Amino acid sequence: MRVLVTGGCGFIGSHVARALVAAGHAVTNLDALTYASNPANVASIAAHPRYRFVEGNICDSALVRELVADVDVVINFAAETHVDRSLLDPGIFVRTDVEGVVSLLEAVRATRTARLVHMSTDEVFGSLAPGVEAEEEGQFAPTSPYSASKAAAELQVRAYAETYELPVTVLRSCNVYGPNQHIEKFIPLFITRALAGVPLPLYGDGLQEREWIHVDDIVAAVGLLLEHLPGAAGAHAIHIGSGERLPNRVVAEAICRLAGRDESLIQRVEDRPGHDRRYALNSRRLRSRGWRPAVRFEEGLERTVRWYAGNADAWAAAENPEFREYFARQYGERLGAV
Ligand code: TDX
Repeated sequence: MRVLVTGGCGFIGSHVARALVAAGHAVTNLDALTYASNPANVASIAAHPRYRFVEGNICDSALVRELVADVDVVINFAAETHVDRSLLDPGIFVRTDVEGVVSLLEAVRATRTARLVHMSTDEVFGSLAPGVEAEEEGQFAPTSPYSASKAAAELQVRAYAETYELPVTVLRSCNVYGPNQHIEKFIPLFITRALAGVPLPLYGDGLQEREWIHVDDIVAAVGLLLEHLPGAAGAHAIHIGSGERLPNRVVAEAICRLAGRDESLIQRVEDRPGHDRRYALNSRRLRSRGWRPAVRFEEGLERTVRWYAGNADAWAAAENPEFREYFARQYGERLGAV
C-alpha cells in the first residue's frame, strides 16, 4: 500500500512509519518539524527506497491535496498533543488539530481515492467515574483546550463522513508510552528527571488514573486495522486500550524504583487546572478482531527506562532553549523556581 503518514517524525507516527516500511508499504511522511518532531526518529528508514519525507504542515491544503492524490491511505498522527501546552497556547491546537484535519478531509473528499485513518484520544470523553469505561459510541465531554480540539476534529470527521459518504477510521487510544516520546510527557519527563536525580513534579494528589499502552501495541493495532479498512461510509471508531489503569503516583514510584532513586524525589506540586481524574477505554471491538496488548506495563516501563538511560543522545536534543523556557513557565513556580 502507499501510505501518507502525517506527523511521521513524532513519537507514535515515527514508530508506525518505520513498521510500515518494514512491512513492505511505501510511506510518505509529511511532518511540519515542530518542537515535538525529531527527524532522528526515522533515521533508520531515511534512505529507504520506499520512504519519502516531505516537510510541510497538514494545514497547507494545496500540498496535502497533492500528496493525498498519490496514496491509498492517509494516517493522521500530526497534532499538538500536550495538555499543559494547550493551557498556555490554545490557538495552535485549533489550527493544527482541527483545521489540519479539515484540510485532510477536504483532500480525501476531492481525490476520493485515499482512505483516512485519524488518530484521536480517550480524552474526548473527559473524566470518567470509577468503574466506567468509555464505549466507542460514548458521548464527548472534553475538558481541556487540547481534548476539545481533538473532539472538534472528530466532529468534522463525522460531518464529512455523513455529508460526503466517506469511510473514515477513527482510532482512540489510551495514554501511550515507549522509546522516542517527547520528554514533556509524564513518563519520559519523570524517567529523564529520575535518571538525573532531580525532583519529579507530581500534579495534585497523584491519584489521577491513566490507562497505559506501549507504543509497540499501537503499531500492531494499526497494522491489523490497515488490513481491513471499512468500505462503508461513516466514522468508524476503534478504541485501543490496554486495560492497565494506574494512579500517577504508582507510576512515579515505579519509575523511581527502576531508575534506582528514592521515592522522596517525587514532589507534589500545584495541580493542572481542569485535570481529568480518570480515563478508561473499552476496547472490545479491537479485541474481537484478534488484537491483544503484547507488552505488560511492568515490562514496558522497565524497557522504557532502560531505553532513556541508554539513549541520552536521542532525547538530549529536546532539552533545548525552547523546552527550558516551557519548563520554567510550566514548573518554575511549582518546583520553587528549580
Ligand atoms: O509533570 C507532570 N506531572 C503529572 O503529574 C506531567 C507532565 C503530567 N502529570 C500527570 C497528568 C496526567 O494525569 O500525569 C498524567 C499524564 O500526563 P501527560 O503525559 O501530560 O498525558 P495526558 O494529559 O494524560 O494526555 C496524554 O494522553 C492522551 C497525551 O499527552 C495526549 O496527547 C493523549 O491524547
